[in-house]
Amino acid sequence: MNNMDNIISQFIGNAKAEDISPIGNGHINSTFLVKTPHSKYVLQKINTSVFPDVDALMSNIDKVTHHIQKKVKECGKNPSRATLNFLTAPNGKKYICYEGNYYRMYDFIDGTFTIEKMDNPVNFYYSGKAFGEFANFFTDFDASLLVETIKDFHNTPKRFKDFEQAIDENRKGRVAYVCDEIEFVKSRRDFMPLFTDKLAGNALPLRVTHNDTKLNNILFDEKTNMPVTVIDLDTVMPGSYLYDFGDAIRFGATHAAEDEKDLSLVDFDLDLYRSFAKGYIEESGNSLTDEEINMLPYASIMLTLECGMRFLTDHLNGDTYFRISRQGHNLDRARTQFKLVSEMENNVENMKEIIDELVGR
Ligand code: ADP
Ligand code: GN1
Ligand code: MG
Repeated sequence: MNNMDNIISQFIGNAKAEDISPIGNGHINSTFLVKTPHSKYVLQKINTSVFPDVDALMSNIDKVTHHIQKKVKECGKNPSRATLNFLTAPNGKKYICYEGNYYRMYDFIDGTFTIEKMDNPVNFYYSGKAFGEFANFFTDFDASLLVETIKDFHNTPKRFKDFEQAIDENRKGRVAYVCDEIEFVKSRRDFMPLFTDKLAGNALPLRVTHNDTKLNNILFDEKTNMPVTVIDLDTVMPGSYLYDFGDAIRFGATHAAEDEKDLSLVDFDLDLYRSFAKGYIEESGNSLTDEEINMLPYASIMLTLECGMRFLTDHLNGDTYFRISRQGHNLDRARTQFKLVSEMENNVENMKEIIDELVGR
């Protein structure tokens, strides 16, 4: 038996894996599709540099998946594909440690696809509904039950401090040729505490949110094109609706890929923006406070700026956080984000108009 077989057998006993192949484009974990003669599973090697407390991580996920199942049953829907179903290992836990690495296995949800680049307002409208429904699931969930799996995950001013530290350390000598990008970020430092200050002063409520609402974290049904479930539950923790709304817009309201090298292709599409916002507000609108609504037009700017700053920080640090597949990959990603930020900034008034129209004010 090779290592992979050893790992898999802990979860599925003697069932023989016929094929194990990498899937998806996630930047953090290593994800594989495992096929046995009768079933398909996902095997994931957890990135413990990003998620050091695996026990707390999996305990969060257990609570989150059980809660989703409960809510789905309450609506009278079929819970079988409504969330991820993790397998229990002989140690009684939903993960194992093998030769110092941590693994988990869960059912592969067949007949689904993920979207890597948005091209269709209808799909984006349903993406908005999927994340809006996700927000709604957790309105009656006690946030104190969840551990913060990554502290200060969307604390933009804290991310700025990390960025400044990366510049000071200049570990790879890359600072000299990214001066324009550094200046772009620095000139926006006063904007960065907008949400964190309001959260600290209770002007914005703390919510249980997904925090990583990239489109490829939704599975869509191959036959109906409807969302099946939201995946990648590692960062579900206390946060703000603005994070989930903003991050989804960042990834989806453009025709360019996150790592597009030709910046002339990086646009901000207001029709896509409207589609997502419509779906999101239809599902979560009743629980949005006035101040959350007021802040929605700034959410995508904040999350796109933060994400670009994280990519640039990682580039300066020598690409230790986000998986890369080419030289300068994180710098390319940072540049697309900054181009998008500029486009979004030029459209704040348009975003305000759209949000006002959608909430009927
Ligand atoms: P990462 O944390 O690295 O982003 P994800 O949990 O998002 O990892 O998984 C990466 C990709 O694997 C997803 O974008 C999706 O394409 C695929 N995937 C993950 N879980 C499932 C599942 N249960 N069924 C089908 N595909 C899945
Ligand atoms: C990472 O795990 P994945 O690929 O869905 C990252 C997000 C970033 C995103 C940028 C835990 O998401 O915060 O927005 O890359 N996840 C983590 O593509 O850091
Ligand atoms: Mg993912």
